[in-house]
Amino acid sequence: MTEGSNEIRNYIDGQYVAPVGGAYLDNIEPATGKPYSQVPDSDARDVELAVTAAERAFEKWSRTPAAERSKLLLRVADAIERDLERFALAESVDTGKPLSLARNLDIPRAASNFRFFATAILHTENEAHVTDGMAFNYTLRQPRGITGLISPWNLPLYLLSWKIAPAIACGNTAVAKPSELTPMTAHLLCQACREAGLPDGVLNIVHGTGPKVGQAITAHPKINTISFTGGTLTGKKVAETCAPMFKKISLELGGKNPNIVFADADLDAAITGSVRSSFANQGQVCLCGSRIFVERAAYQSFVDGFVDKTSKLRMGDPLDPATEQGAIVSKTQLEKVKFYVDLAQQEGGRVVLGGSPPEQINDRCRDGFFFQPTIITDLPVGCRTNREEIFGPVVSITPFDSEEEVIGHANDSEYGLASSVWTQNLNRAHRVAEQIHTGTVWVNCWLLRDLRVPFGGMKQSGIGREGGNEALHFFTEPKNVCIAK
Ligand code: TXE
Repeated sequence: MTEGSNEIRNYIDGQYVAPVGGAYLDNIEPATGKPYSQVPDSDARDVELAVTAAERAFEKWSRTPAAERSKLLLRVADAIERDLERFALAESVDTGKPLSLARNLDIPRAASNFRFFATAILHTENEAHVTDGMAFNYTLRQPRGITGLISPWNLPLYLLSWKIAPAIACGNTAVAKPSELTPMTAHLLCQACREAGLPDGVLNIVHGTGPKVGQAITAHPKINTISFTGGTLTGKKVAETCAPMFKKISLELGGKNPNIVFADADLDAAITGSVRSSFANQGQVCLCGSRIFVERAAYQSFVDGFVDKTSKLRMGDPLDPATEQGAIVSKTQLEKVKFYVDLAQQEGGRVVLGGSPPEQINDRCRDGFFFQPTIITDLPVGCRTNREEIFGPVVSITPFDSEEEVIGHANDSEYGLASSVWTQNLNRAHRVAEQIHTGTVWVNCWLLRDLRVPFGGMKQSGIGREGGNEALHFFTEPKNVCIAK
């Protein structure tokens, strides 16, 4: 960390400001278990200041030509890329994820989010409808006002920028809150916005806890649009607060994603892909496949290959460039992982790899929150371990005998975020993809993202879709103008 950058402040009206109440929380580095910075413990008073700034800025920003908004957002992307190493280091220290992952995935993708929406707003089309011989209709899509953007700790800058970029690109202003566990990259983003010349008040960031800051954002009468990513229980609270106020909301929540391997799959590719989809970011990606189903004819070969490849993942200090598995984000999350591994064994599961914290990583990481990648077999399909979101490096593998059976297993979940299907049979790929109840189905791949496609979940995984036109529609208000002939 460079000197001074550890002092996190709220960013309101283009200024770094201390929280009104003067209170701070410790920001713990997961790899060491020790505080390394302080984050404002803000409250409704800070949100009020941010809303005032966002309201004032909206007047001008909403009338700023798209070309100008685009130029400013492109400059934000450039500023992130110029400072990539600093961002990547901050992300790794804050989250415990390997520095290489932050450098190669999270931070570049955050810059792409700004670039994507900066250019998307230059290419939108307006709808027009001619009503027989009677009228001509056209649809205006106007910015909605002040948006409230709340994001979690697993991919802090990537997910926050996935909301901020479309919100402000469309001419809205924003009051955003990163997770209190991982505030550092949002703090750096404010500097990037300053450097880019983003007008004051267009983006405001208020740091603090969910119950204080998150709740104040969702409940604020002047914030009419809420985009939230986080846990399903929190999503319910957000929805409860927003519903009586008729706010427009988008909820991206948890998942218990099925990963289906047919016997006709390219087994090496399926194993390599499944190791990634199970353990990327220590399994703390809402899209991770935590329920693996393998057709019986390939079951043993898959398990052997999967265990072998997983056992070779290099676990270590996240700051070591060779590390592939870093730390779990917090002590609470680590305890949750341990709880589920114990529960899995009570439910009849057999731990075939991992199942406990690793031997000491190094002296620096002595008190860090580490857990080995863990593979469990022999679990009943419908048990709690197979139903509840663990959000850690734990997967279960179950054999199946038919396509119909595995579609049943895949869909037998409260969640419906994403799934993967591994097969060389083209017809089967289409047939199965059509029948699985998830917002995304990856065939012979995982986490291959095109920012233009709709992204989001079904069932308890949330409501609404983000990405491409879905985001541009979410962050604008359609207005029909009907002109009689
Ligand atoms: O999420 P929270 P947490 C899942 C995962 C994890 C669980 C809890 O299963 O174990 O959620 O994680 C803010 N009003 N995911 O506790 O609490 C909070 O401050 C408004 C899946 O971190 O949902 C943070 O900024 N906001 C997920 C954000 O909500 C509130 C990724 C998310 O935190 C609030 C992370 C409230 N009442 C965890 N309470 C995914 N799908 O990507 C909290 N927040």
